[in-house]
Amino acid sequence: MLLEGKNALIFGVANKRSIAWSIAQALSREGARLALTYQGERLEEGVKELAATVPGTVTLPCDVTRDEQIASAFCELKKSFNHLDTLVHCVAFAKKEDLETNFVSTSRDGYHLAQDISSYSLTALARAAEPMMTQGGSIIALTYLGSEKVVPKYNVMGVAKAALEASIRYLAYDLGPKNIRVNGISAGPINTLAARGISGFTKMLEIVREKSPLKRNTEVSEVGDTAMFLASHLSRGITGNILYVDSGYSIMGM
Ligand code: NAD
Ligand code: 0WE
Repeated sequence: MLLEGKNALIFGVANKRSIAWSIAQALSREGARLALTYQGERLEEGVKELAATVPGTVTLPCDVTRDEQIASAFCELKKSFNHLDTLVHCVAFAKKEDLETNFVSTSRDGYHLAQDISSYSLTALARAAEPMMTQGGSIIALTYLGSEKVVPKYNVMGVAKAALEASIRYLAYDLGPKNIRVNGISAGPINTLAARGISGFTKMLEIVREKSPLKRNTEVSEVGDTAMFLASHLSRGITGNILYVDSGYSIMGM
């Protein structure tokens, strides 16, 4: 029970296939108490059904583009948790059209939207969480290789993930003196709701199976277990880093 007595707040559960849900299960398995946020009414029922399978789990609405919703989510959280140990950011969005054309065509509007939801939100949430992380803490965000190498069609999301990874380092520097660690997990392609909307995703899974050292795709439970490690005392010396949970794919040059 590596997380006994710890409280975790998780953003980004949409359904049972969400990476955030796998992280929730891994944290709860090691004894953490959970709070799950959901983006809006569209997801409320499904997230509440999942939450009901883990006794004591709190659910809260929060659209991360809205400052007042972030403030009220933390205000509500304070009523259930007297302190917070772990914040998990599993949130990303870009307009579908921006993931289907060339990067050079990205509109100002589409660029801002992807940055706001997928990158800036980490800083906004870290700032809101800091006052509740009175015993130190661990902040974990999900990222993808498209931040540092060109993955065709990842486009504006790649730029947003590059900003997210830089934010992880600056937040780690700012919050380190309070013993709050900030790290990223760069996961290989996983068949979630966010991935299913991508044309050619099945082909990407095949390429990873063929080229990666482990010759298989990333399982969502592998990401959950790495997040559990980052939330635990075992990772106490690690901050500002990106851990790759990708069957080793990212080490390859050919
Ligand atoms: P998912 O669709 O299950 O999760 C994405 C979540 O983002 C959803 O819960 C959605 O509600 C939330 N979201 C979008 N806009 C929001 C907003 N304005 N406010 C609040 N929440 C909002 O898909 P997933 O694959 O589990 O994605 C989780 C994270 O993992 C993302 O950051 C994604 O970039 C990252 N990631 C995914 C893969 C993959 O292949 N699936 C690989 C590497 C990293
Ligand atoms: O981060 C992601 C996907 C995030 C995502 C997915 C969607 C689909 C539906 C963001 N916005 C949207 N908008 C929608 O309308 N991944 C890491 C998965 C992913 O997406 C890709 C990939 C991979 C891998 C897009 C192109 C190429 C590779």
